[in-house]
Amino acid sequence: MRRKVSVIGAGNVGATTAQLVVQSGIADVVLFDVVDGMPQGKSLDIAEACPLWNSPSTIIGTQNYADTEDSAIVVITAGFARKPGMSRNDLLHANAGIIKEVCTEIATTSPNALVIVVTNPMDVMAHLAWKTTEFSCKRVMGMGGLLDASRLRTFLSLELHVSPEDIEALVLGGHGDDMVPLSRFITVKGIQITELLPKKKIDALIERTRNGGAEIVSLLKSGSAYYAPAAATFQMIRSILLDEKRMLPCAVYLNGEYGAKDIYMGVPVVLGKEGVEKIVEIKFTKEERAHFRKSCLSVRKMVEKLSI
Ligand code: TXD
Repeated sequence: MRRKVSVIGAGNVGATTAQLVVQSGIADVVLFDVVDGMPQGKSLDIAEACPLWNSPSTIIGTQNYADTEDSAIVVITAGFARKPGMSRNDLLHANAGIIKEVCTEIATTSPNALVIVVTNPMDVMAHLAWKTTEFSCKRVMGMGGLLDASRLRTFLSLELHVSPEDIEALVLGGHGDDMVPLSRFITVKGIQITELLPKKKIDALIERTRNGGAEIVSLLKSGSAYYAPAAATFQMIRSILLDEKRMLPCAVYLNGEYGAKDIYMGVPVVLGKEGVEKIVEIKFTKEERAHFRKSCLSVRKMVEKLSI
């Protein structure tokens, strides 16, 4: 039997994630939004593509949490997106109210679900989702580092004229301006990037990654990125539903790992049917540790502002 994935927030990221799940045929989807008719319209449109995709999946749109009952996975994309000039952190208070409301509902309608938080500022929203649902921290995670790493791999691919498939990169820390891209772990088919590009160039591509979200926000003028964010979210959903045990950078609850306590941060984890099945720890250099700590501090400040 196909399992149910509920996507809360049928905006750009939510609807595109729903599309990817339905197109893959690995689950049925419930698309929820507070806007009347909109999730129903988008769902009908996606459903009408299923014959062309040869997909057996079903999708419905709703304003009613009862329809999301007993979801295997709930993806939260509800909330406001950035406008030009805004940082992810500017969304803190507006989105916190929405996350609390959504999580209170899903905790009762889908008590066994795994939760993937996408809404920004994502690390803090994931923390809030964990606190509000009172689920095990293995079942509540955030999407961020996977997208940042995909952006970096794209820029490297364009620079090197090599398929992005053969490029590996790791971006850890908070999904904000202090994200921690680790140049030491950039490889092209196992070859260290320093063999292929000068340091100055690598640093410039890392800087572009750091501003990757803002670059798209300023081009779009209204709204923020959604195709790559949805693709990253879908990769997490797939790894869980198919128990693929992919090792992916995700925001997870740290309780001593990486020297951080009681905070959601992006680190490499193994994602399978149980959710976060393993947190993979790597030894940081002195410089990386300092950078990671700085990133923890910015997330911590926001967590404290919300008193969670
Ligand atoms: O890497 C990442 N984590 C991110 C995060 C990458 C891209 C986007 N990121 C954040 O996701 C972004 O900053 C936003 O906070 C969310 C959603 O972005 P999206 O681009 O999808 O925003 P939209 O298109 O404005 O959609 C948000 C929808 C919209 O349809 C609202 O009506 C709905 O959320 N919404 C709600 N749904 C359910 N319940 C409530 N309370 C609610 N409030 C608004």
